[in-house]
Amino acid sequence: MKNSKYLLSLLLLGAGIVNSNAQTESQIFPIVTVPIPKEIALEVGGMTFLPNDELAVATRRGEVWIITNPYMKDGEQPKYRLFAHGMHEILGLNYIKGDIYLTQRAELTRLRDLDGDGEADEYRTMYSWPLSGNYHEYAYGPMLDKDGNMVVTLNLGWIGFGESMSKWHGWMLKFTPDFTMKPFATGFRSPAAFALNNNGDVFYAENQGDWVGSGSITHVEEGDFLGNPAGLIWADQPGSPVKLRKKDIPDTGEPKYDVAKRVPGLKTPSVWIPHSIMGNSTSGILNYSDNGNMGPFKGQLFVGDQAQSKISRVFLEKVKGVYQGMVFPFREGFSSGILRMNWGSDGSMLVGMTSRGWSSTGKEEYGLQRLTWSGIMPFEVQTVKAQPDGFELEFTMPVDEKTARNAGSYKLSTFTYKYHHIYGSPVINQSPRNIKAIVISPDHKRVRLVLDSLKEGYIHEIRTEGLRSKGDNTPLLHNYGYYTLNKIPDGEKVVATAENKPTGSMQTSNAAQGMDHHHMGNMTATNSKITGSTAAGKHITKQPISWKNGPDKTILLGTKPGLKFDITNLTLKAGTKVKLTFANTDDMLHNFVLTTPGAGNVVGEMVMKMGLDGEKYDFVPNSAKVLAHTTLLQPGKSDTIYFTVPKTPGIYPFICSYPGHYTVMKGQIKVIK
Ligand SMILES: [Cu+2]
Repeated sequence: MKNSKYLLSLLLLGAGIVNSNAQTESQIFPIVTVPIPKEIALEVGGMTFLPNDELAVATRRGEVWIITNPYMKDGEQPKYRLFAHGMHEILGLNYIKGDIYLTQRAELTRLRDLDGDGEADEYRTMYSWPLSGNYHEYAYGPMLDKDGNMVVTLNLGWIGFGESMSKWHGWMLKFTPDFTMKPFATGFRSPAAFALNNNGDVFYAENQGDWVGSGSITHVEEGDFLGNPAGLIWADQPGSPVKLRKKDIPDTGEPKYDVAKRVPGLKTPSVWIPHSIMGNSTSGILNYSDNGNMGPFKGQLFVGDQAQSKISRVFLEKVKGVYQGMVFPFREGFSSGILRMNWGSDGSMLVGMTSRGWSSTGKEEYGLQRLTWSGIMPFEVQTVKAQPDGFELEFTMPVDEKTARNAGSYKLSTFTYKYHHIYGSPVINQSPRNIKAIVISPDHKRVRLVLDSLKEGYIHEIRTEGLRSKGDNTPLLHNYGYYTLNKIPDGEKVVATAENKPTGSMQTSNAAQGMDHHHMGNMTATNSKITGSTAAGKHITKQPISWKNGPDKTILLGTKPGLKFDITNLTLKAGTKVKLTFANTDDMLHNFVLTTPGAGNVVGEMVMKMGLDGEKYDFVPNSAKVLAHTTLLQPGKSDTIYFTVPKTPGIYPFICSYPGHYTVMKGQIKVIK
């Protein structure tokens, strides 16, 4: 009897049925939507609380709204009041020393309500910078640093690659209290957010792009060069603390960490945020200070993602003077693309969103939501600290000894990205790590994993799917994360003994895949058995020999700004032989994937689960729902494919399956008789 029960539970697990003890994000961290009046397009670019607990929100449309009672206390609706308007794409807003400051495209602005009627009547330019007119020259900030300076960052323009087309774009600038400007650091590409941690150190969030293999957060210090060389054209200007010049930056495709070893001044990320798994476009950063009430993670950072409408959690530690740490999933399912987060006076997190022009998995065009904590203790990996021979995981609750002792509960691998002028990077040099010993603390709250080796400079994927809590056997709310190991600490190593020898053996195959909907990465380096859909003949780049008279139809498909194909509706006869060229003229990576009727979203969702493997397969899942596809195209590149229109009439969706794009970047082929 006992055995059959055990077997049944195994079968249920295998079928992907969730453990009844399993916690959910929505149970522990409920999201409350703050209603927005229909006539207000609250495309959030900046947010700040005012001393009277009103929330000021700046929009990309150039308005500043003041919201009373965003908490909906006493069941009352929030009230919205227009405070200022007519400005140019505000992407940062902050209440500093008694005034409201914001960044427009071209300037740092101070707003004052001089006559006290609740509306700004003085818009003062505190500092302005040149613009070329390129659409990608965003400006963000200001934030007050620990010395009382205001910090602003300026985006690179985009002309098929990132370019600093006007002075100080690609830079972080500081402004003294009398608004004297001091260039502080460069190498930024799209620095949408920055914040101070508890020590007052500045961290900024970067987005994948040219010279940026994946999103990240990085500790910024004066004179740093963060990686994109475009801003270096201003490095010889008066006041620049940056010593590097464009010619000093090699374009070899080696890992950034390796290049930084011989190019002093090149700064590598404190924590990489693996692209398509942890997010696509790193946005807001919020320090979990005493103002927040979001579970047992004080001192850590929350990092928003615009495209995937979710928030990650980052634990940082300093080893040999350098920041490094772990990024964990935290909360997904927000209504639009996250750009800004602030702590409310009740410790909840106000989350401001927009998706216009930058698609997101949250379907709304904009939104304002409040993330709250129910008070239920999540079973999570609280921190991961590097050890001389591995990692020490600390948990929010005691772990079950048997599962913690079993090597099969874990999966570890290492990988990194290329540093080059090309947009993004595949995952490179991926290899598994093995566990030699496991030491469990007497209180069962810490588990030290001793590995066969560590790889300095690499991202260490740490999966803990088999772990359960002590007593009630609860699985972890999130069972994976990524530790960026910039430095291996010194100290005593654990000697392997019979006592700390792991039971079981590590997962080295994909047998467990599909058992857990959170299981997205695949770490086995030897995994070559997944047949890419290329093998299935869905990416045909030569005209089939049987097409004696050539294609019946030649289609040129392009892109439009804002994640769009330039053609979204095609009508074709069943059986038409098509030659299709897809040319990516946009500033992001795109592909073309034709699916079976009704399967556009399904295929898009499959891609989100491909994890680390996604890019290897051009984000095309190996599925019968995919009929034809191009490769994943760099900006400025094109691909020509040949396919035959299906015989069955119907509506056949086509999408860009790059993670997160499918919700807006889509079209359809109407197949007729
Ligand atoms: Cu796309």
